Amino acid sequence: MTNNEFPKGFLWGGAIAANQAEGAYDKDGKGLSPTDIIPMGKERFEVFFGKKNPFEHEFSYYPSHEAIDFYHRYKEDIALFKEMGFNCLRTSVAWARIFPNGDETEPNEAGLKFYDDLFDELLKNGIEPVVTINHFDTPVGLTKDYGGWRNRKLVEFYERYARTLFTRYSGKVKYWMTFNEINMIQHIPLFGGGMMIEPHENKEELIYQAAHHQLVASASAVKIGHEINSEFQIGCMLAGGSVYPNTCHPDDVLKSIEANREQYFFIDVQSRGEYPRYAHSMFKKNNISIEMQEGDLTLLKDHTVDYIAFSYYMSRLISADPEVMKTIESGNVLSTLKNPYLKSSEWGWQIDPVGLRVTMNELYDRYQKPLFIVENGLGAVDTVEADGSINDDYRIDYLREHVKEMKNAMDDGVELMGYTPWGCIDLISASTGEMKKRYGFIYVDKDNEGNGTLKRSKKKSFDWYKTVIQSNGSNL
Ligand code: BGP
Repeated sequence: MTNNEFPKGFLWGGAIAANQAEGAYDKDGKGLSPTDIIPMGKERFEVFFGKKNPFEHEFSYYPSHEAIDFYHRYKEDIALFKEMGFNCLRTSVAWARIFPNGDETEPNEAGLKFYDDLFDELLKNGIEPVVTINHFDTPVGLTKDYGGWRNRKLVEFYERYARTLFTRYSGKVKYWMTFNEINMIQHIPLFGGGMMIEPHENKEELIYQAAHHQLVASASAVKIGHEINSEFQIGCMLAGGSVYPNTCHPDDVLKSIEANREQYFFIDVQSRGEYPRYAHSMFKKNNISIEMQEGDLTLLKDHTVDYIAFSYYMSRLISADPEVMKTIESGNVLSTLKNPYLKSSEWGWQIDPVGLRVTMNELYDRYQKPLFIVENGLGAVDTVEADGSINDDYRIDYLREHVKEMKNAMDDGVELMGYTPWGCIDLISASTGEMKKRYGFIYVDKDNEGNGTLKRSKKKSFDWYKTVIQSNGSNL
C-alpha cells in the first residue's frame, strides 16, 4: 500500500446536525435551541452581530422549526445513506431535547428515546454514529437564565448532559466530539456560546472566559467518557482553514501567524493540554483576565482529546496593512481578503483544495494525532431539470479535488481517519438560514420561504460519491 491510499476501515460518510436537519423544534418535550429563535437572511446576521435581540423580536419565519423534518424522516434518509455506502454518519444531539431548559437534574426520556431509535436504525444499516455533543446548540434556557457560557454553572450542566449521553449510548456510539467548531464562539457567540453580548461589555474578555468554561467542560467530558467506556474516541472540532499572508512581506507573514493562533488556541488547549504561552502573552497585552478554578489546569492537562476533527471549506487571506484590510468582503461570518488565485462559490467562499492539504499538514505537524475531516463541501444553488434530474457537476468537481488533496496529504505523512462531507442531505444553512444554499448528494424539495413537499431525490453527485466509497477512494 502506498501512503496515498485510503486505509482499510476508513470512515466514509456524511455530516448533518440536529439544529439544521431535525425540525420538530418543540416536539416531545424539547426546549428551544439558539437556531429556533433566529430568522433567515439579512436579519439573521443582524442577530449574529448583536444589532437585533432575538428575545425582543418576533420574526416572520424560523427555518429550523421544520428544517428538513429529519426527526420524522430519518429512516428514509438512512436508507439513502446506506445506498451510497456510508459506514458512518456524523450528527449531533440537540441538548434541549435531553435537558429542555439545560439545567434540569433529570433528562427528558422522550428525547433520549429518539436518539436510541436513530442510533439503532443507523447501526442496523451498518452505519456508525459519530456524535457531536454540542453543535451550536446550547439551550436557550441557559442563555436566558444564566447568560450562556460566560457562566461557570454551564460546565456542570454540560457535564451532566455529556454523562447522560455517554451512559445511555455507551454500547451504540464510539466516536464523539465535544463542541462543534469551538473557535466559532469568537465570531458567533450566540451559536457558539449561547451568549448575547451587550455593546458596553468587554467582548474579548467575555469570550475567552466562556471559552475557558468550554475547554474545561470539554476536558471533563473526555474524562467522564473514558471512565464510562475506555473504547470511546473523543475529539475536539475546529472550524479549520489556514490563514495565508496576503504577500511575502514579513509583517503579513507575522499577521497570518497571529490569525492562525486565534483558531489554534482552542485546539492547543484541547490537544496539548495547556494554555499556550502566546495566549498568556496576548491576555496580558490586552488586559484580559480569566477566572480559573483550582484543578482546571490539571484537568486540561490530563484529559486531552483522542483525535482532531475539523471542518474545511476554504482558506483565508490576511494583511498587516489596514488600508488593504479595508477591501475585505463582508457578508460572511468569516471574512477574508480576495485571493487572486482562487475562484469563489456563489456565497463568496473561496475554493482551495490545496488549502486542505496545507491545513491538514499544519494540524498534523502541530498535534500528531489522527485527523478527521467532519465537514467539507460546496454550498450551491441546484436546478431541478424537467425530468427531475439534478446535475451538480460543480459539486462533484469540488469534492473530487478535495479528496485528491486528502490523498496528497496522506502521502505527505498525515494520518486521516475519516471524511464526512457536510450536509450530505440538503439542510438549513447555519450562517444564512437558507435552504437554497445546498450541499447535499440528496436534494430536499423545500425553498427559502419554507414551501415544498420535503421529498428527497438523488442528485448526480449521489452516484459519484457511491463509486468513491465503493472503491475506497481510488475511483474519483
Ligand atoms: C459550519 C457548521 C455547520 C454548517 C457549515 C456550512 O460552520 O459547523 O453547521 O452549516 O459550516 O455553513 P453554512 O451552513 O453557513 O453554509
